[in-house]
Amino acid sequence: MADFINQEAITKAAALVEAQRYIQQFAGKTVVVKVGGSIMDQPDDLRAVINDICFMASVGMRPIIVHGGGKGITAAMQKAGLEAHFVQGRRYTDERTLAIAEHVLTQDINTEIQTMISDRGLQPMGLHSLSSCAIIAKRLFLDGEGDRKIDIGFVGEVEWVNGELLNALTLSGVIPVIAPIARDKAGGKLNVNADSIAGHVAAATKAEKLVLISDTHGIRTSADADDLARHLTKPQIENLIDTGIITAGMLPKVESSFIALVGGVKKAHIVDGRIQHAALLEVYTDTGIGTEIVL
Ligand code: X2W
Repeated sequence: MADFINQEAITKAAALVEAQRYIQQFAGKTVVVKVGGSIMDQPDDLRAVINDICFMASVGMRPIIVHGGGKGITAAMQKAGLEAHFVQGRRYTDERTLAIAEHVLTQDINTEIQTMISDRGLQPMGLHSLSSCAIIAKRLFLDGEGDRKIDIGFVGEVEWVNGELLNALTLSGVIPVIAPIARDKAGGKLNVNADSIAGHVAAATKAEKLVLISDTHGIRTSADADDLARHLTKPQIENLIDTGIITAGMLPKVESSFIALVGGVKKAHIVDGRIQHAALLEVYTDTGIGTEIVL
């Protein structure tokens, strides 16, 4: 008898049963998933994350994907003999940089993600500066010393998101795939930080969740690498920023989470895409894997 018992298969069946409660709870709910960081350069890792998102769609959630690709843009700039400069976490974007960023984000990465979704038998739709743009942005001027403003070129901040279009698409079973090149009101193109877009998209679509997948662990509450917080509130995070524990790399993710939460999203999650099935573990199991953030 014992020979016929396949423990691995039993564990898999148990995982499905554990997920059932969450599948039921989140059916019909919108989830905005931002995919970024080094997994963008690893086709197998990216495909694994997209497969997880396709699973969410197949069990009734309404995913919207926002992707980054900063590392790919920097590599393409180097090939073209340009050096990347970042000011307060934003890429200085002149005309040539904008053209390169648009190509890498909309042609290479967006198309690649759409193909991965089609391969799973689902229907993607790419949305960006070259195709049915759902994001209107305005030029971003950063704060300098005193009253001075810093001009970093064709960089935008989100002014408006076409939440109605995105909700109509997800309702009809389409998975929107948003690249972070937006249009301005005059039809010009602007390079926008992808985390920031994800936060605004989550708020505009009244999403249930924002999931930020990157190559960082969740948020730590001390300098100790093992001190990963499972659950944090906005005031607790503000305190971690004031005390210098949350620093540069994590700031855009935290800001994006705040935009979503203040806009009515219930929870934001920061998860590590290098861990297999991180997004599914965070959404569909009891313990989760990263840090969840609430107001
Ligand atoms: C970003 C857009 C891509 C992005 C950039 O040019 O790198 C600005 O900095 P990750 O992979 O999420 O960092 N835009 C204005 O945000 O990619």
